[in-house]
Amino acid sequence: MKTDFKERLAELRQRHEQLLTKENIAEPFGNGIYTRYQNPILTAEHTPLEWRYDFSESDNPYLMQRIMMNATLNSGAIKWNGKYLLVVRVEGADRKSFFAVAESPNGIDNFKFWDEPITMPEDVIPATNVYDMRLTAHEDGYIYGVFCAERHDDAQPGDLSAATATAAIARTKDLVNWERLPDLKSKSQQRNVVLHPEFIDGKYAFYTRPQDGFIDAGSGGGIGWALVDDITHAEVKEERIINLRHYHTIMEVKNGEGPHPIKTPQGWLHLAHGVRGCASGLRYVLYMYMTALDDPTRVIAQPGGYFIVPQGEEYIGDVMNVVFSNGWIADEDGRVFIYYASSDTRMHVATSTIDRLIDYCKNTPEDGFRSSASVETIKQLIAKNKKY
Ligand code: M1P
Repeated sequence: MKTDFKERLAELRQRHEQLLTKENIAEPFGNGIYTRYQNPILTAEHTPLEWRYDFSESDNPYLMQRIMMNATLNSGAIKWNGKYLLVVRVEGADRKSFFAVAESPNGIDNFKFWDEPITMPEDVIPATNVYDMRLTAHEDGYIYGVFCAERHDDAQPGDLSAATATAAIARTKDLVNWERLPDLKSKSQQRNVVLHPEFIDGKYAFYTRPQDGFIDAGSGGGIGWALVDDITHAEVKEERIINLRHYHTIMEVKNGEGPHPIKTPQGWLHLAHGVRGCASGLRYVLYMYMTALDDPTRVIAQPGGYFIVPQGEEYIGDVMNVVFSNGWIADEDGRVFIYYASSDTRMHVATSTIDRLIDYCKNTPEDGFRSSASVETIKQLIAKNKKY
């Protein structure tokens, strides 16, 4: 038994090391817009063995997992001291999500979790669940993490599924020690709230996603924008929708800002998710848009349709037919690492460049909102191609 335990533990460690150090190969011949990679960059199996196993042979003679992990998903991203860091939403088997940092030397593979998950201080009313952190290195010198704090809706005591979504705010200078600020005050529930990296008219600026209920965006209209005087008592006083939803599009039911937009000489590049309903449930895809350099709320380009959709095994997981992104990294050399989760289960990366993404945004036809408009757009391209 003793030998078995030691042998099994050695094999466990060896398999884990193999998984963590596996090279991630680019998929050949993509769509010209971005490159996908063969392997997920993080799965529940990537979480440290120390989080899951009790290594004491006397206490755990069968070397069982004492704490199981369910998923690694919607991660914020930042380049930090030359490393590619994700603040990962890790979900345990108990359905509780928490945050943990994983770092990679190249942004594509060899992601390794830091020793311990983040200890996030609570707001006045503790949250039941926290998830989907957007990281913003703000020009005020702090790194902010804005995330969803979910609590039971005590106004509906008989309904155990009734919940509220609020934007929680925390800040740090080292990604280890976090100062929790009061949650964003807002008339409506909020999820997918993102802090813009620069002051606008001397104020903090938030991308918002007003919603009628915990799940339904309803009359929320789309991605909103609100200016806040004091980040330590943030309150949405005025909110206006800057990226609207439309009937019969990929974002008919809901949309939400992804990570904060990337500043380029030609404008701000935005990554967002759009949701539509279909017979198999809600379908979450990623889309892009661009706003003016001097006004991050003025849309100057909006490619029609989706940018990234689930592909192959990405369709399958806890919540099927979902891709979701709340993290990307624009590197100094113009490369962009787009981090996305598939089916609320695992993390992936796709790579592109600032130039390609600008080209994509500016030269992809807009959605004409009708089948006949789509046909006209295709015919224009066919006519152009006759010259070549
Ligand atoms: O399950 C898909 C996603 O659903 C929610 O996103 P939204 O608020 O736009 O509907 C979030 O809970 C997100 O975490 C999840 O990936």
